[in-house]
Amino acid sequence: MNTPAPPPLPNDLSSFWMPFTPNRKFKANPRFIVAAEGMYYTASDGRRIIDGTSGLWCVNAGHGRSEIIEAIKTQAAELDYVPSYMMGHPKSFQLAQRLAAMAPGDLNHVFFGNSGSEAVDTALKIALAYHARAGEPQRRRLVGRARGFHGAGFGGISVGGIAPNRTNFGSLLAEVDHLGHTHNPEHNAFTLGQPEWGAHLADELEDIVALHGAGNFAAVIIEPMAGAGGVLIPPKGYLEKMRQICDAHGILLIFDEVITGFGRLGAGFAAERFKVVPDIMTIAKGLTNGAVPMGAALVTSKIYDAFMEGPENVAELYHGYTYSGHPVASAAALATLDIYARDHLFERAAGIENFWQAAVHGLKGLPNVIDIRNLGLVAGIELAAKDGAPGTRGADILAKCFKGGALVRATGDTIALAPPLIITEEQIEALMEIVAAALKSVD
Ligand code: PXG
Repeated sequence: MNTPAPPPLPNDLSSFWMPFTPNRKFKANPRFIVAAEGMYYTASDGRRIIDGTSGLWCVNAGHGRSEIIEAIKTQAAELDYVPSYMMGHPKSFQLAQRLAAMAPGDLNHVFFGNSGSEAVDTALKIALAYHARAGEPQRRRLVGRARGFHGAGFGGISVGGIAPNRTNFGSLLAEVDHLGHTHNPEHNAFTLGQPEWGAHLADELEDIVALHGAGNFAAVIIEPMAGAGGVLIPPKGYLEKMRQICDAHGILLIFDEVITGFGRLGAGFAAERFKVVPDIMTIAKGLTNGAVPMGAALVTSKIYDAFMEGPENVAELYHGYTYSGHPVASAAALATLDIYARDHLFERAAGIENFWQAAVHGLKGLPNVIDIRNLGLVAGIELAAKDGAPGTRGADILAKCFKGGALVRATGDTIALAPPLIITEEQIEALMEIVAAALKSVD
């Protein structure tokens, strides 16, 4: 194969303010990736790095898929940009139709943005506006969850439950409550898949509702499986119960499927795997295989129809983005959905789940490992925090794994793994060997 020469590395790193990164530490000892194909990245020193995190939970079909690249090239040459404001192009409508057909229940209408954060903002705004439209404008309270992550926008951090993401950013949205998270190591440490214990934790919603009055709640937003907050697996029956309580009180249920969508849990969406259908679902990441930014909120026909009333010359929702339904992103997403379907990647993820589970739980007993959690093609390996220095063990493991030839994610002291759905059994074993070596070498 004729590989092009890697691009020269920049000699001044100071201008780029990197997101969610200790900038000074990184820039003192940077790690550069210069190419990617299939399951592997290429580091700037030429080393092959196995991708244990699908980039950042998004490259579900693996890197460098030629069909996606071609779709992007062709679309950019044919129609680079047209607004979705008062104007249309075929692919955004085709994509919305495809997503509506894929999504469970009657999640039949799609509002496009450019990221998970925008998808979340869109979902929260639609939930609030829906109740106003439906004659209940007092339903303004939103409920999130401790350790929940819903992106970096003001809406998302308000309902999110990760303290450092909320600190120093002002008063955030008013009228927000938080459920407790579902993680309980005493009952559930080293559980294979979904824990038996913990469905009753959904009952906390009843307490919150009782406190403020059921008629004042607009929506509950949760990740069916919490990702960035440390890979927290929903206990059996928990999501079902959450659905029942929301229904009993006329509260919309929003599933943030930015991570769990597109095969991550061995089904198109977590909603399918758990057979619990939300009223609104947010997606991003795997929608375009990470190749072009795109996010969306899917809503039920009941919600959409509530807006399709009143004067026809007035926009039904005063919301949107310059790049909503962008032609290049739409083309990339259509090509991505074709790959998922043609290569049966969601079924593939389901098929390899047991092997993955056994391999990950094989790390039990290694130094500092206090819990291992898994579901679909996701795993969280939790380490005991270092005395007085939480997060440093996680960061050390990430650095060691990169040296050893694997990209992993560290959220605090939990190592998150979520490889592309194309990973083979041999590659799973190789990934675990690198993680095991890192665990053994970090004190
Ligand atoms: N919702 C969920 C559930 C997410 O995981 C977002 C919304 C926001 O998406 P955008 O595209 O705006 O970044 C996310 C993003 C991590 C990590 O440490 C996870 C995300 C982002 C950054 C880090 O696991 N997920």
